[in-house]
Amino acid sequence: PKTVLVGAPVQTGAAQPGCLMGPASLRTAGLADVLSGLGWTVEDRGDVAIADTVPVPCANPAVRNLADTAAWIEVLTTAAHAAARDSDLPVFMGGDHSISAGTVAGVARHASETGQAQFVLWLDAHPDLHTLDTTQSGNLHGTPVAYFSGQPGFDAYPPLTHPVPAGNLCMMGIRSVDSAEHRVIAAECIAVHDMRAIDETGVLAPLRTFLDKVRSAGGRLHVSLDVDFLDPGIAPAVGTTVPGGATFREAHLIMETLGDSGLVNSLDLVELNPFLDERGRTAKLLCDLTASLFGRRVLDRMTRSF
Ligand code: DIR
Ligand code: MN
Ligand code: MN
Ligand code: MN
Repeated sequence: PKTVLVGAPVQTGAAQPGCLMGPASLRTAGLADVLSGLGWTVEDRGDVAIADTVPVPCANPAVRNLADTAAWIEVLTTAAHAAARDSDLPVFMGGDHSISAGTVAGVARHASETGQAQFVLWLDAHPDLHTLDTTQSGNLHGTPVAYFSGQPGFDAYPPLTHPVPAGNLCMMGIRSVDSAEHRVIAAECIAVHDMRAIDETGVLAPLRTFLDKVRSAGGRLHVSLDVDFLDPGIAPAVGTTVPGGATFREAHLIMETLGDSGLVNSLDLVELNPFLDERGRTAKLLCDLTASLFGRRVLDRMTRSF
């Protein structure tokens, strides 16, 4: 099998700088070697880039970096479409979560060409369901899900050719929801498994239900992993930590189960801010979680030393 790595050094959607170093940090942690060691052919396409932009007006004065973020979304849509076409499971290395407005739009375009439905698993403390009108922080990493699911109010983003229906989304790890986002969740049929639900059922039951849905639809599955999905105690390198996140065991169980399913077609690793890290531990954890998705299993590493 083949993977393509695409670097998205984007921080225009985040409140604090640092996410632009995310792709370099994941490369330094050895992501390509980890995946090739698991038998994958790895093609690293380097980092995408944007040309200079001119400011774009916005009715909401809180919105920051709109023109640059829209430009990143446009180039990432094209890059993600090509990466999905050219490989079995591309990895998009962010960059803040605004990149997923582009990566999901791009992979969904490819799914439309193969005649398959696109599904998205959103692993995040936040639902990222703001529009340009509702965001109060003005940080556009809070908007990708509203955009790629076809909510109105994104005239300044690239025209969306292939929206992902809200019914094809599953969210896990949610524990910080703004009131405007809550209204969207209530109005649309998005499967939201907040941390209380995960405490009650564990991660496997909702994940299996969603994977059964993807499988029976013959769909394609994109997984978007925000570092703040994880508990800050194991993954400190993110600007928006929220207490009470997924544990090391829960996160690996999700990734191994996704890998076993054979249903995952694309992956985002987003919001890694290496400036906030402790000796690269969060980048290394993301590499190990990606390895679990790509087929690494504990018994594979068993030695003859006992
Ligand atoms: C918050 C934070 N809902 C906002 N969003 C984050 O600024 O709109 N998403 N951090 O991952
Ligand atoms: Mn996010
Ligand atoms: Mn295509
Ligand atoms: Mn988040």
